[in-house]
Amino acid sequence: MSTVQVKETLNYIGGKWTQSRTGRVGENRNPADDTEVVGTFQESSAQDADDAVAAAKKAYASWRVLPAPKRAEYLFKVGAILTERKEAYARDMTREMGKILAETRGDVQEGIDTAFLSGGEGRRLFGDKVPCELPNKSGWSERHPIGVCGLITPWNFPMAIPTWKLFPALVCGNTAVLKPASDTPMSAFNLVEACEAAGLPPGVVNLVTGDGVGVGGRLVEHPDVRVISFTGSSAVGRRIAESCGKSLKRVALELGGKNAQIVMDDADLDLALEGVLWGAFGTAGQRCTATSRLILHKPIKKKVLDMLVDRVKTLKLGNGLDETVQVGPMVSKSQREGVHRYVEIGMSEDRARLVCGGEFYTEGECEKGWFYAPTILDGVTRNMRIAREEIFGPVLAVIEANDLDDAISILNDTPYGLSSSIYTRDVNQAFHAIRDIEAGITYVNGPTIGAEVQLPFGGVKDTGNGHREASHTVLDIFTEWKSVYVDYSGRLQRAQIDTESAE
Ligand code: UN1
Repeated sequence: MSTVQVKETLNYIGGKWTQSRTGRVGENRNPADDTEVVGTFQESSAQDADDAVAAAKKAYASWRVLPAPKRAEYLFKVGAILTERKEAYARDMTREMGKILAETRGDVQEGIDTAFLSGGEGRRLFGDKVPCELPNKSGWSERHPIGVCGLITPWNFPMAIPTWKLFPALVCGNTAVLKPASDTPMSAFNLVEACEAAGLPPGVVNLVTGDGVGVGGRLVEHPDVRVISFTGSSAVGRRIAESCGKSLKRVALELGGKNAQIVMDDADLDLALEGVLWGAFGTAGQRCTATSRLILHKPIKKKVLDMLVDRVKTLKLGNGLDETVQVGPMVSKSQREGVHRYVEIGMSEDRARLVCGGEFYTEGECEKGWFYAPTILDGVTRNMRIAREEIFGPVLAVIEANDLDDAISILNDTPYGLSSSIYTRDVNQAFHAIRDIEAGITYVNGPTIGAEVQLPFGGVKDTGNGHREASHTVLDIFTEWKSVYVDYSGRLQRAQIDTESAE
């Protein structure tokens, strides 16, 4: 496992590692050094997706009736294997997509946490037992699996996000086909390798790498795929939802964000500074939860901005395998170009002022990769595109607010609603913000990133379609409710009609 320098990743279908029917193989390069090939992957087609769905459908017949605590035992094993292999998989991930090692270790850890959380559900999967209105009658609700799940996942959390979907799907009794982002096939391969080592029966987990349209599109359209769970952009999510709508397929979407951190004048400013540095420039801003707007209360705006710029200039960029590096590269050339286009849009809009960054970062070894200098734009107002649209890079828009209501109104003024943060020492202001901020996640005195797996993850407005991953709320994505009534009276009892009880 994972010690080789160039790793050939295969598809995993029906318990076998296989090449794509296309015979085509793509190259996986290190975004910190484009000359380094870290691996190859299968450029699969719709036919490969069909094979994987057929394998998953076949496995479903016996997996769904295996008792949930037994299904969970496999997940506990996967969790233990991921724990053993954490360092190797984290290193692979850094080489594959650029995040610094501390963060890729965190990514694998989030997968481990999800394995144990989902495994625990094997002995819960709670329904409700409620009293019945008629005598000698029992009623309760229970969760049932749905079938084959198509899991389409992004490159920014290449192990954690697949596990958010895969492990709950499995513990509920579903089987799955995973289609990871083309930029991160190796981390998905590593995850599936860990599942295989845990002894999961053939066909329960399947992996097909390749492009979004050919493979992902086929999963979305396949009549035997009963659930689609997708994390990615709102534009793609919308298309997937339209397609699923035609066949009434269940679809859970976790989409974009335009997250803001508010800093009020009574806040601990040093703490707020640490928060925004981590929230905006951690993962080089490539998180759905990244802080892309900093809303500063007018009296402290200049002071905080000055403090921030001083610190941003000291951030060390480079290859994430170097433990002293703080910010890695953009995942790809096109991602870096997209980020830069936004900065240009920002500067061409009214009044926005470039405070630092705003260019490709090419110092020393960084010249070989897709690095972008941490960027701050000041004088941003709520209507500008850089204040409203997701950028997914190390770009922070600074916006001034007159008071708390103004700050919250600015924060809410985007199409998205994933994560949010407020720094204040005033408990009344904090609770006011918790009540009025339109977002799935609100942090008080913490940055917009850092969700833990035991609380629901997801957002409002264009961030999704009402589902929540993680926590026990994820079970609603992967199960159907069944209400069960058992009448042990031995006679016909009519609900709502036989209101006079005989006994
Ligand atoms: C994402 O941003 O795509 O809360 C996922 C966090 C991580 C998960 C982020 N635990 O930042």
